[in-house]
Amino acid sequence: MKLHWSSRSPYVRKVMICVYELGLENRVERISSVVSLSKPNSDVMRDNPLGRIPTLILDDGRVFHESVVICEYLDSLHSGTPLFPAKGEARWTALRRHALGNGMLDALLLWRSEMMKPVARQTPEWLTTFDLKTRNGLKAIEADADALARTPFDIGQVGLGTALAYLDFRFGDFGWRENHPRTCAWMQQFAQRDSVKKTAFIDA
Ligand SMILES: N[C@@H](CCC(=O)N[C@@H](CS)C(=O)NCC(=O)O)C(=O)O
Repeated sequence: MKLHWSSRSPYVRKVMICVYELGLENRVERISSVVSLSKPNSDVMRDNPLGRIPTLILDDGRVFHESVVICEYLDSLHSGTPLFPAKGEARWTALRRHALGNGMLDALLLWRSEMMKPVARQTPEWLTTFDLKTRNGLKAIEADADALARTPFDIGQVGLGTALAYLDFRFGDFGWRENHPRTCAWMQQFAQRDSVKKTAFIDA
């Protein structure tokens, strides 16, 4: 399998955390792919009409995009404990948590691109809203953090941990740890996993 990949993309990082958790690293060849809204990448577009990463190309030519779909496909190649619980409350909890983390990522990426515009072209209300969404997301994670720490590692944790790691990577002075001690403790646990260490963001 081939994966359009970048060390800066949080959506790619979720996929790569799953790759390592599932022991699939020798089956996924990474293709370093630079994407940007202002300069569509024709190589990625050849495989994915939307030109986004991550994009996974299977050996039989089928293509998957959308990180959560790729993660669940990879999980289906594995017979051990699944990262996507099969059914019941555990599945809904994992998917709810993943959705919160992924939604925070969506807001953080939009926030960052807004901030990178010249000040005169920024929309101040949007900046305020992205800040509010991030604070609200953190509040929700804090309320769930003790339960999160007791849950076996799954896609919910991948989503939340990647969002917090991206917050640290791109918004290093946000200063969330002091006011969110439970989330901070859980994040320390998350950061110790091999899969998380091996996929650290690099601004290459
Ligand atoms: N919802 C998608 C988001 C993927 C996404 O937006 N990736 C960014 C890179 S971090 C991208 O490809 N941006 C270029 C573009 O949207 O054209 C997913 O979860 O895979």
